[in-house]
Amino acid sequence: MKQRHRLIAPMPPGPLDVVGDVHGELGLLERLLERLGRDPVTLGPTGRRAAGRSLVFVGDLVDRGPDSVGVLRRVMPAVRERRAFCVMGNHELNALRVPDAVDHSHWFHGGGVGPPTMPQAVLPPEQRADVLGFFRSLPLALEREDVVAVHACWDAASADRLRGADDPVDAWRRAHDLTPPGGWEAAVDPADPAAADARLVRRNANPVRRLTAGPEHRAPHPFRIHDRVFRDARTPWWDAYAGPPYVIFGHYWRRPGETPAVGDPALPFGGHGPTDELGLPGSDGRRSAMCIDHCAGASWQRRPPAVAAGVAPIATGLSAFRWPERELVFVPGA
Ligand SMILES: [Mn+2]
Repeated sequence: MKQRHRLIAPMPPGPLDVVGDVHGELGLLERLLERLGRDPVTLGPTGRRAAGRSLVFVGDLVDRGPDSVGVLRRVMPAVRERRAFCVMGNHELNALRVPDAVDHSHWFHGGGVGPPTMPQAVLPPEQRADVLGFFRSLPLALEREDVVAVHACWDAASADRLRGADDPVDAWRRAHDLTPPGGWEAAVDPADPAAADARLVRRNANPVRRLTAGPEHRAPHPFRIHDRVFRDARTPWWDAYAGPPYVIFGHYWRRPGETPAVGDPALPFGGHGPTDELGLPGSDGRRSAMCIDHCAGASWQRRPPAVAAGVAPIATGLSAFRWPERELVFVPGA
């Protein structure tokens, strides 16, 4: 019998340790768990610091880094036994949706696929079905009254469309195959056709995509990230988000030590320091969103083949956010 679960699932009660995108960086995860007062193998509390707290991952456990397999060997049993919780990232969704290796996912597909990269531990092929089953079991968001964990974007209307659904791939496909009256072209703003094309409108209207990858908008001009040119930029949805609930998310690379310039379409955190809380200030002056992706997994950019190919290395790290303390715990990459 197919296992039933909910795509929008309840957050466990009590205080939380919420971990950002791990992207196969097992060593960083172990150091972060120790800083949280947890055993790096069982993930459980080793003392008072983590006692009575729930461990939550915001997704993107895998791809890019050297040991996605090792990360899954720690996190999968803990999540299955409800000793930890995890929401789905766009990389887990990719593994379910995309048949070929993309974006440093050769740990899953085998072989040396992709751009300049580091060696990756490869999953034995007979374990692929088990890993896909685990990914398919992940909710898209964990919510409760005060706080939500989601991979990229909290959007209550999208979440409402997914309530009652239990399969992320079916939900993605249903939304993708949906055609509004007149087609997606008719949904493009006739007053400002340069603001979006039909494909962009369709992507933004897909609630699974919105929660796992966030909304996008047409950039004022095409822009480059490494060797790729983009027309559409990631929308800093947090700049218009007031809460409640408080939203803890990952997905968007926040470069440790850098405050990006305002107006660069490649960098959605213009004007925000890398550890700043985000969102519109509430009546108490406090903000209600926090992105805790500090570029774990990007350490492949430091490897000689990447440097030789002209890929600039960036600072990296892995972070956790302690709720309700609002304390950021950061471990820098090597
Ligand atoms: Mn990520």
